[in-house]
Amino acid sequence: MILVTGGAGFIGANFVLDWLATSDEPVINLDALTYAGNRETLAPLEGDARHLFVHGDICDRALVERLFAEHKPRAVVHFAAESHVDRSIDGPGAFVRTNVDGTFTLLEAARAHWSALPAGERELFRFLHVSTDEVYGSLGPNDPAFTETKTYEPNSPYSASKAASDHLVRAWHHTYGLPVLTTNCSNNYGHYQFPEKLIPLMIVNALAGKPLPIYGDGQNVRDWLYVGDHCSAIREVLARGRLGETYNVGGWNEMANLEIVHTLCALLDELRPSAAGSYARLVTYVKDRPGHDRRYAIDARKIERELGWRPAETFQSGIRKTVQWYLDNPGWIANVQSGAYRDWVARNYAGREVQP
Ligand code: NAD
Ligand code: TDX
Repeated sequence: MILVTGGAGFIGANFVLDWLATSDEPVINLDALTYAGNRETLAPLEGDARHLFVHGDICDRALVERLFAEHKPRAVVHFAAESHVDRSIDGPGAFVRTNVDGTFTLLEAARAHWSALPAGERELFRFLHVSTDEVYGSLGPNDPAFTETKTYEPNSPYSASKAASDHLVRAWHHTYGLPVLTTNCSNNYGHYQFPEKLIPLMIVNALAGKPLPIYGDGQNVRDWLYVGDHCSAIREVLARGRLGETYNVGGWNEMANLEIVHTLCALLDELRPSAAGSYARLVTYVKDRPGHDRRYAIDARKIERELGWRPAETFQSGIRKTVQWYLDNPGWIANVQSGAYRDWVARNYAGREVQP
């Protein structure tokens, strides 16, 4: 039995679905079902006795302790977080609460559980913390990609809260000996991603004939990885990662935002041509994100060397699958676009439109 947190979100749900497709080891899935959590994504697991969904908050110490006591998981895979940078600028409090306090609560409950285990089981226990490349800060155009020894220089409330959680995880290993592992991954894309993040937002807006909002000059660079490859990296680190170590996970695929958006427009032009002309006509420059990091790049040589992990998808294959999935699942998209979601989008983009 493993305990997954945030398993109704984008990456967590992909992880749980992949896990139960390849293993019979049961999963307890603890998720607060914030705007980003979606039970519909887990619908294929309805009635599956290997999946125990618990609607609850990682900050609820009594609940988390009860889950450890009742189910005695041999590992924790910790995805639950507030994850969207723009939302962290709009309202940082929830990020500090879930990402920092929530991780602290889980670590304390895990430590109490782990320290009470019999010796043989104690050695096998693992706490895997899922984190991001954003903790390392922003790169210039000629800087080397982030390695695991890069200094932490977080710039947004989101990345600062994730950096704080990474430090807590590290300290719980060094001080208490808790058997932890941390992964720092680049930007993920794929099916079931909430349409607030760049790639699904652009697909959904294009299909609705709405503007495709490019922050600033569109030349900010991210390193993109297909979500299934992130999930396989997490499984490898959980199985064979060295305790107390961090592993960078990335796709060796740096691209500027504008290039991503034009790639999406070209795919949509091919797969769902519009009578109004190319989707690229919808590209619209908007005011930049405050404190917008210019470039992220991941050096993934450590996980490749130590664990033999490599992405299975290229960007070309992964992005085509992703666009096709959004075309095939209009119902899923409609259902996540709740009233609360629309209000936030309206606030985030209000008055931001500028001339190129
Ligand atoms: P997401 O926002 O899609 O999902 C987050 C999930 O956590 C949701 O299901 C939500 O309901 C749940 N959650 C939020 N607060 C909670 C709380 N207090 N208690 C319990 N559950 C709570 O996020 P994601 O994109 O799937 O990211 C998952 C993890 O991976 C995060 O830790 C994120 O920092 C990290 N990460 C994401 C990316 C990316 O590109 N999306 C890249 C690297 C790392
Ligand atoms: O409308 C938009 N227009 C735009 O130009 C949006 C939503 C984004 N952008 C830009 C901002 C970024 O440079 O696209 C890039 C990607 O933006 P996001 O999808 O918001 O991702 P990012 O800010 O890079 O953070 C993501 O990757 C690291 C995830 O949201 C994090 O959870 C993860 O840790």
